[in-house]
Parts: sequence; structure tokens; C-alpha cells
Amino acid sequence: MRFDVITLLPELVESVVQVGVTGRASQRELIELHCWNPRDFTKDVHRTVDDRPYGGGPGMVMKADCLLETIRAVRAATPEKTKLVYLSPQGKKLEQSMFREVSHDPKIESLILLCGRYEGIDERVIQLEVDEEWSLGDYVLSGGELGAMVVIDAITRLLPSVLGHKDSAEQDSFSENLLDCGHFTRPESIENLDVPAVLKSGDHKAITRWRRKQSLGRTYQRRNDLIERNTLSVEDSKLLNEYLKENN
Ligand code: 4H3
Repeated sequence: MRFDVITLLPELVESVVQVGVTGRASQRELIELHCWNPRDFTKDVHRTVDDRPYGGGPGMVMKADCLLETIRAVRAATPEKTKLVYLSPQGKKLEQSMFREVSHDPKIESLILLCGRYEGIDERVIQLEVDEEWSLGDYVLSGGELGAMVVIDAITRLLPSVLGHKDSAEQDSFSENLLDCGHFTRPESIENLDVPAVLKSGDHKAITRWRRKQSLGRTYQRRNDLIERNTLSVEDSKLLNEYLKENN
């Protein structure tokens, strides 16, 4: 997968391919990141990227001209099968299913991620060029870059052969709209808190069952909206009832 990010702060976005899982994926050429700075596409001596908003008010707006020039250059350098996404609080709230779709869709070979700064970008750029608007959630950030980095990270770890263990992405939280169970490693006891005995039993069927029960119970208690979204199977309902009985 190829990511082209349009940003006034390329150093910030590039850090995502310098470390961790995304860093390794980039080294192994499973992903490619290219940053494009609209400042490089200005034509005036001051390299102006922003201007005052029509109608007045505080703050500045990113100018359309350098953004359109940047987008034109990006499109010339990228595959046809692309989607241009603007990160903003007005967008569709991101969730795992959207990342799963993009990571599996053969019609998408690359993503162009457009990051605003200041008060935002000239609305006409959105009308002319943006395919989708995506949001991290109901809060305002000083730029879209963190959103772009979230998108790159979340998609990269779903690409085949990025994660070491074959199904570790499928086992994650949200793979089935459920929260994850708790995880434990050595030592067996910390300040009188013991690892649940079943996890040391070697009984893999019992372990899978315990983890599923924990997932269901935690989702019910913390994010009931996720439970209400799908109807639980008979077996899952039974497990959830057991969890609720065991945990008062
Ligand atoms: C995305 C971007 C929040 C989100 C963002 C989010 C700066 C968008 C500017 C940038 C506009 C003004 N804030 N919730 N900020 O995903 O270009 O909002």
C-alpha cells in the first residue's frame, strides 16, 4: 500500500515509518510513504500557504491554489486506483471496519491523506478533490497529521505479512466488534494478584472459552453500544451470563 500525505509538517508524519511495526513494514517495502509540502508548490517569494478568511473571524485558512497544485503533482505520481481523504472533525468517524475495507479492497492501491492546519482548508478544495472526509472523533486537533498517522498505522498492521504471527491482527480487539480480554505474562503473582488459573492449565479449549467470556463481559460493561450492534449467538449469550454471574 502506498500513502501520499499532503502536509505542512512532513517531519511529523515521516516519524511513523521510522519506528515500530510501521517502520519495519516500510523497510520491507510493504508500505511506501511520500510526504508533499504545499509550501513547495507556492509561487510567491514568501511561500504563502494561508490567508485571512472571507467573512472575518480569527485564524487563517489554507489557500486553495497551492493545495490544488500539490494534489495535481501527487495524482501524477500515484496509481489511478486511489482515494483522497481529508482528515477533519466533520468527517465520518473512523472505525476498524473502515480500515479493514481499505486494506482488503483491490480497487485501492494508494491513499492520499490531506492534512489541514490553521482553521482548515478552502472549502472548494474539498468540493473539487476530496473523495471522503474522515474523523478520529469528536475533538479538535491543531492539524490533520495525527489522523493521517493513525490511518497509516491502522491499515499497515492489517496488511498481509506485516504482523509476525499470522492471525494476531484477527485476534485483536474489534476484530469481531468486541473488546479484548486481559493479558498476562510472568511473574505468576504480583502483589498478591495471581494470573487466572485457567491460563496456566494448558487446556486450550478452556483458555479460548475464558478469553471469549472476558471479551463479552468487558464489552457489555464498558461498551454496551458494541453489544447492541450485533445479536449474540446462543453460545455467546451463555458465556456473557456466566461472566455476569461470576463478576457479581
Ligand atoms: C482532524 C483534524 C480534528 C480531527 C483536525 C479529527 C486542523 C482539520 C483544521 C485540522 C482542519 C481545523 N482536528 N477529529 N484539525 O479527526 O484542517 O480543524
